[in-house]
Amino acid sequence: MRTQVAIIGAGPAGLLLGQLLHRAGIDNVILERQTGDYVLGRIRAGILEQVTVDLMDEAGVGDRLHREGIVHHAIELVFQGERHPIDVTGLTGGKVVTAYGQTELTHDLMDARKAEGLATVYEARDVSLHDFDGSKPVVRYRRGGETHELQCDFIAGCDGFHGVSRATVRDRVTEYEKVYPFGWLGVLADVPPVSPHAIVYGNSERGFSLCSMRSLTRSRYYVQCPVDDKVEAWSDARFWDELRLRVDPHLAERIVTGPSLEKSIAPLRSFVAEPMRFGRLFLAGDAAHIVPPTGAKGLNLAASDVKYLSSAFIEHYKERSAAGLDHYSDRALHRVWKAERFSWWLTSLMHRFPDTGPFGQRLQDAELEYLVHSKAASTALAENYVGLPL
Ligand code: RFL
Ligand code: PHB
Repeated sequence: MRTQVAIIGAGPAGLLLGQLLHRAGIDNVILERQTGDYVLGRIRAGILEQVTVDLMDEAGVGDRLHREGIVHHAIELVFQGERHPIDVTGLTGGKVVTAYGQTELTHDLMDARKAEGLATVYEARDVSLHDFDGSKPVVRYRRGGETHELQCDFIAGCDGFHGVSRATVRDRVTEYEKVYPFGWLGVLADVPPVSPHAIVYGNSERGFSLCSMRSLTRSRYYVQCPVDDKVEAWSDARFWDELRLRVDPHLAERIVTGPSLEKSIAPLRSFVAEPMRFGRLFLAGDAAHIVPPTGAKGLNLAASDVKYLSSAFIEHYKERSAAGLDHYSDRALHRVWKAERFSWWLTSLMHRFPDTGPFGQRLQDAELEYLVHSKAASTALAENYVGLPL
C-alpha cells in the first residue's frame, strides 16, 4: 500500500489531521492500534478553544458541535467557601470557549472519515516506523496475522503519550517532565450540570474540585485525590459527598447526583519532548507533550499542532515549499510551552500540595484574592483560558 501521509493514531490529532489533509486533496491512511469503539470509550477532555472549533469547521465537521456545544462566557473560581465569576468574554474582547466532549468530537471526525471512504486501519498491531531520515519512509504493522507495509512521503506520529512514534526516536529527544503528587478522580453521570453556563474550579482545604459538563443532561465532575488511590475505594455516594464538601454551600445544595456512567483516576503530569520533527517523521498532540488537565489545554494543543502540521503539508504539496515543514517544530513548541506554563500555574494555584506548609498556603490564598480582584490578573487568566492566538 502507498499513501502520501501515514498517520499513526486515530485520536483527535490523527483524525483531524486526516480530515484537513483529505480536504486539501492530500491522500492519507490512519493506523490505529485499538478498535474504534475503544477509542470512543475513553472519557477525556471537554472544553474547546475557538481555535479548535474553527478547525472543526475547516475540516467540514463543525455542524453538530455548533448545534449541541454549550458556549461559555465565564468560568468560576471557588475558594474559602465563596464563588467568584471571571467574565472571560468581557476580559478578552468577545472570546468564548465551548463545552463539547472529546468523545463527540472524535465521533464526528470518525463519521466523516467513514462517509468519505477514507482508509483507517483499526487494530493495527506492532506498528514500526522505518527510513524516515531518507526520502522514502515505510510503516510496517500486523493485522489479522499478516504483516503489511505502508509506503509514504511523511509519517505523522499522532499516537499519544504511550505511542510508538516518540519511542522510535527516544535517543534523539530531550524530555522535560514534572509529575504532580496527586491525581483527578473523574465521574461522568446523566444529571444536569450544577453550573451549565460556567465551569467551576474549586480550591478547598480538602483539595481541588471541578464541576464541568458534556451536555445539559450529562455532567462531568472531578476531585483531587491521592495518585495511588483506587477507584474501587470511591463509591458513588462517597464521591458526591466529597464533591459537595469542596464547593460553596449554595452550589453544594444544588448538585444533582445520580449513578456514575464512568469513574476513573488520571495522574497529572507536565511533559514536553523536543524537537517535534525527525526527518520525515513529525510528532503532534500527546505524542509530543502532556499538560495537567487544569485549564483544559491538552486537546486544544493537539488541535493547534495539527493546524501547523496540516498547513505545512499543504504548503509542501501545493506550493513546493519546505518552509512550513522546517518551521513546524519551533512554531508548535512556542505555543506548547505557553500552554505548559498556564496549565502548571493553574494547577499550582488550585490544588493542595502535601508540602505547601503554612507560608505557602498564605501565598496561595493571597494569589487567589489578587486574581479575582485585579483586572490585570483576571485578564491574564482569561486570555490564556480562551487560548492564545496561533
Ligand atoms: P490520544 O487521544 O491519546 O490518541 C492517540 C491514539 O493513538 C493510538 N495509538 C497507536 N496507534 C497505533 N500504533 C501504536 N503503537 C499506538 N499507540 C497509541 C491510541 O490508541 C490513540 O487512539 O492523543 P491525541 O490525538 O494527541 O489527543 C490528545 C488528547 O486526547 C489529550 O490531550 C486530552 O484528552 C488530554 N486529557 C484531557 N485534556 C483536557 O483538555 N481535559 C481533560 O479533562 C483531559 N482528561 C486527558 C484526560 C488525557 C488522559 N490520558 C492521556 C490518559 C484524561 C486522561 C486519562
Ligand atoms: C472536562 O470537562 O473534562 C474538563 C473541563 C475543564 C478542565 C478539565 C477538564 O480544565
